[in-house]
Amino acid sequence: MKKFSRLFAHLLNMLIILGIFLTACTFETGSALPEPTLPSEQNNHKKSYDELVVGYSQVGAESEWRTGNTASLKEAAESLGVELLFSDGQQQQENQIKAIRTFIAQRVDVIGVSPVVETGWDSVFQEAKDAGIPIILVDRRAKVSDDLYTTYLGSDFIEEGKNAALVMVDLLEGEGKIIELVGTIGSAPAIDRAAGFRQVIQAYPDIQIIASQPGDFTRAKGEEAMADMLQLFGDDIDAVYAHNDDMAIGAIRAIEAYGLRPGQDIKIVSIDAIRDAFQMMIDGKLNATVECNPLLGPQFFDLALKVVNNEPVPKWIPSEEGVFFPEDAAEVMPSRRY
Ligand code: GYE
Repeated sequence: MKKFSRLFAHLLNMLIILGIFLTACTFETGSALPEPTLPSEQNNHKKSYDELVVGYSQVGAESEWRTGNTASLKEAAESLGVELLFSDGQQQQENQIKAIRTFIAQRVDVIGVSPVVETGWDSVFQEAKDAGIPIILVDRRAKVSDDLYTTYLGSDFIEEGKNAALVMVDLLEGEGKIIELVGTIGSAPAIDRAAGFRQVIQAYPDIQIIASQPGDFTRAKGEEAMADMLQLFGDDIDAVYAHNDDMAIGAIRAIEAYGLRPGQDIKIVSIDAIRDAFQMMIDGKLNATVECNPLLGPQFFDLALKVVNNEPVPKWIPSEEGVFFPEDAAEVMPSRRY
């Protein structure tokens, strides 16, 4: 009986040892699975472009500038290997808000937004912040508190308005009546390009803006608005200041249809510096275009990666821009990429 119980104890020991061994083996195989990472370790892992998932909410496809901007973003994503979820807001804020909410639900790493208008973004940006997803503003600013976005990449629209005005003052030799074709109402570029322009011309009492007409940054609406203005003011109009080239090109059509010579009878200054504007300058129909750079793709993804990897970035990365005139148009045009 004693012998039997010793044998039993021995057997039990063997079983325990075997159990320990098997458990150890299980741990061994278990280590082939990804090791659980602590949150602190996760933060230390630097992502690379091919691990980056970016949601981008674009304004729409209203202008040549925008087409160039979208192409730049898509090409850069493709060549860097970034996964880009792209949404076209068709110039409607509600579409953009919906897209941002979808990106939050998809748990993207970072969201890029070009806000169609300046206001009304607080709650959706707060939702992104609560989900831990950084927002990068691209091209257009939003009027939100600083903690609701990480950085802004885009132009100084006030400066563009001032540059357009300086050229206009020169063209009008300090005297004349101007029609202003305004971009999308409530958008950062329309607000700032109007303000910058006025800051300069207010020093010239003989220069007046006799009407400001919305043209939504499109050729069709620019043409329509200018046709209306010609009906109202006719030969009294000395100049057109258009917030973008597309509206200026629309205005050129309207002026020709009315029987006046754009660029001569009516001076025209606009903003963007798209290829078609260079052609208009070569044809003598546009007097100057102020550059606004849409080729923001590579810079945007560079920023996005830095933001996701917790590297410091400035609050605003302004673009460098110039002004172009008809005398340089033929030489410069071949090198324009939008
Ligand atoms: O000037 C205009 C476009 O936000 C800077 O939007 C951009 C403006 C650009 O539709 O052509």
